[in-house]
Amino acid sequence: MKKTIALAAVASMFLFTACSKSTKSSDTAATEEHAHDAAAEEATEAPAAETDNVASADNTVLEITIKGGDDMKFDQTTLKATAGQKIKLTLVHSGKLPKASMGHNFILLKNGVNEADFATKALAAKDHDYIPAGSEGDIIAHTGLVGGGESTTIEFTAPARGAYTYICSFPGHSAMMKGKLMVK
Ligand SMILES: [Cu+2]
Repeated sequence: MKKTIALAAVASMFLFTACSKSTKSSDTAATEEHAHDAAAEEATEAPAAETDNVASADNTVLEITIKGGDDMKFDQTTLKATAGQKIKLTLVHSGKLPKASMGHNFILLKNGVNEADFATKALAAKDHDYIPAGSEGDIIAHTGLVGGGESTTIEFTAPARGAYTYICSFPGHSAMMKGKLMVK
């Protein structure tokens, strides 16, 4: 009985060794097949734990909180992200005025969309949180409208590298309430 266990243990050790060896050699082979740059990167990152590599990649969620107050201003006029990164954005209305008189939203516009034209169209969209009907093609991401003390959270993926304008489309706000999302 003891012999059987011992043999099993030895066998599994052999298996394990064999496995890890074959994994290593296939990894090495794969690395060698890659371009020199990729091989160099893998080599430098190799000593770090695998979890560190994962954490340093852009699959971490970027959490952003942006506030808009009764002063009709966003507290941040520049936001930063990396292309393809998941973004969890929370819009906080830090004021006290109600949605009807001082509502705020956050609308991230696609490049080439004129923010003034968009805001003009938004005037007619009171019943839709000032998101004009049929404007989906102009928007990367947007929140709903919030009033004093409220907040709302959206999730979206950072677009390709570039600078993107965000505005609040509540009537009269976009001239004051706007900023840029810088994607690198
Ligand atoms: Cu606003």
